[in-house]
Amino acid sequence: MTTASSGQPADDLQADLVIVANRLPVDRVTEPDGAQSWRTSPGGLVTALEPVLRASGGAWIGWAGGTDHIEPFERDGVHLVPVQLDDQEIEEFYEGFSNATLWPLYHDVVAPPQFHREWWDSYVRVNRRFAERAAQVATEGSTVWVQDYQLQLVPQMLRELRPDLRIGFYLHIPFPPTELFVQLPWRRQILEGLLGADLIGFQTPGGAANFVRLVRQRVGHRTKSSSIYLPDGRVVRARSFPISIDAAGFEELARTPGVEERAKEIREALGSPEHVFLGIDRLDYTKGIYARLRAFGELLRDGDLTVEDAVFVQVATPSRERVEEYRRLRDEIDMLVGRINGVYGEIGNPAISYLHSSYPREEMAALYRAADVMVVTPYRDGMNLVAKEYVACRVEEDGALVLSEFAGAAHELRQAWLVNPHDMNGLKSVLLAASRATARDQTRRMRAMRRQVMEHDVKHWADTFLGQLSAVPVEETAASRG
Ligand code: GDG
Repeated sequence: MTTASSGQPADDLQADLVIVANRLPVDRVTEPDGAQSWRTSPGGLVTALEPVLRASGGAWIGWAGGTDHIEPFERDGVHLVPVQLDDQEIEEFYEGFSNATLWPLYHDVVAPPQFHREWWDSYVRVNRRFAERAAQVATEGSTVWVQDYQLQLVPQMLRELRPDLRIGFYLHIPFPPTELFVQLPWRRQILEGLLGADLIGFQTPGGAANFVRLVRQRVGHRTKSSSIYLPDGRVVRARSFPISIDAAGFEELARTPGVEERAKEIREALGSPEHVFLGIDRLDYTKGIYARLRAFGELLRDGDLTVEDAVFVQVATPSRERVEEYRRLRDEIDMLVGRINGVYGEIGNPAISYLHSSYPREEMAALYRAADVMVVTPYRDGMNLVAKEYVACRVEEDGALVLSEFAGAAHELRQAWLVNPHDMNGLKSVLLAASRATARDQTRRMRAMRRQVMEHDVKHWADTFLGQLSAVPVEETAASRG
């Protein structure tokens, strides 16, 4: 763990590249002696952007979690600029509008979105705070890259304050079809908010096309393929930039003797079954955890699998635990796991090894190496990095990936066992087919997927986006000065 450098106040700091994201790339930790320090949050975004930020003396604006006022500080050459939220804003902006309105709406209404005017007001207020902070930090003519669904109003707010900037926006979750998006009472404001950017990135071509169509139909701007022509002369581009992982980093980690050893230990601890199935997700209703465990339970019931030769390891990382829908899901999964284990488990041979907890990266890599079949079955997912991490960790070119057609990753990982997670019989037969695939079939598929992931890593993603953003003609950006 690296700790923060002395945390010198840097309130007048200025940077040529500014990332604006809901969260800072660090988490606060309390040491055993009670001292507070910062730890880099795990995740590809941080890995991808840190080197670029460090090279340019860049800044990252985000919420630190909690409600404390924290002065800006520097860490490993990157300026971190905390934005403060109070308890009510955490409830209304973060848990409310971001995670109980936008999240379900953008994921095909898998759960019913809630529309509350106070939540919207809070969303506007907090977005303005982020935009104002970015306007203070960015140098003349520099680049600001805004991240994700919590901050969709920031591009327009920032452009009003600073028309000299190049502004990029990237949406990490799906952009929904028109018919669903139009449910949102504040649909026009969100579209206008995003149009403040010069370049808007989506996970898939479908997301970008949904956005362009909506802008044409609802805002009335002229569009041509990925370009949107604004009345003030600006041109906004909406394109797909599939995100990825630090593939080389994962592969290297998977090859370490410690991880290899731990993978063996895990298999032994599970009773050395022939088939280890694995799921790793934030405990979220979009991820299809319930359906996949149910399919596995039915395969045991039907006698297609037995607890002597198969086990399902499901890691469900705690997430958004104060949001009602997430608490309900947790209870439902607890009950299902209990029922399946109660009926089919034996002493020393549980059917499902269910872990409601989060683990260090090394343990994740060991789990990926230990699993014969990785099961990724979201009803809708922007990308799904777990699928790519599994592929990167399969250094022996074996193992099978079962992947939902509705994850962005399915566009790139065509050789996976693709499945419709709503189709219970389809899910069951794909789990069986993947577990019974010949070594040759597995290798053929895994080799192709590994090539894809290794060549299109998260650095490629960030470089492509920032490259295209920097190619936006400056005259176009400045045109909005009027
Ligand atoms: C959103 C979009 C899109 C999970 N548990 C642990 C842990 N993780 C890591 C995984 C993976 C990441 O969290 C989860 O990424 P996903 O892509 O699967 O899903 P979301 O959190 O929903 O992410 C998604 C993504 O943004 C990026 O644009 O792909 O579609 O929904 O990296 O490894 N990491 C550690 N311990 C855990 O217990 N260390």
